[in-house]
Amino acid sequence: MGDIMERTFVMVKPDGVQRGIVGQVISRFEAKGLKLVAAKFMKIDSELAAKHYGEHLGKPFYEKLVDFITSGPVMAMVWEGTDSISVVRTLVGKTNPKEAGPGTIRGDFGMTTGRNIIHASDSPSSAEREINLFFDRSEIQKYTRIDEVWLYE
Ligand code: D4T
Repeated sequence: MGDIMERTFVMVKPDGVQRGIVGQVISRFEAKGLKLVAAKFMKIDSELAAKHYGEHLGKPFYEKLVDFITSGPVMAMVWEGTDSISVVRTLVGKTNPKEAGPGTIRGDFGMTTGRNIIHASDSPSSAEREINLFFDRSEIQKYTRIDEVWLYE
């Protein structure tokens, strides 16, 4: 890890919204020291779902995945921080909540892969692609968190 300032795309999926976990997810990222720079509470249409999950087209779970992600509102967000892509993936935990460690979001809140509460970008290229899919450049805020001098050396 090279302490590179990164942005990552995070989305609380319809199950997380329905189960009232949005606030706890945001709190965990805030407490960690990540900076919220964009947020949108929205319903994903089938066109956006197809773009977001394009890499899974043809897989056996694809149709169910698109049905699920379009089934209710999601909380789409962009979080910024050094190495935020891998830092967020660590906080989120393994794709299958049964294997995700305690203390991770999926480990603490989920039971099954098809209802794993949250999505987070897995690489710099997917972060850039996903942020651009969900947000205009003008919707991403630039500001300094007052505690940044204490979070970073
Ligand atoms: P996302 O993309 O939601 O953050 O999940 P991951 O990055 O951790 O995992 P993924 O891309 O492999 O899977 C995307 C999405 O598909 C669902 N899924 C996955 C499923 O329903 N059945 C499966 O067998 C797999 C592999 C869960 C997450």
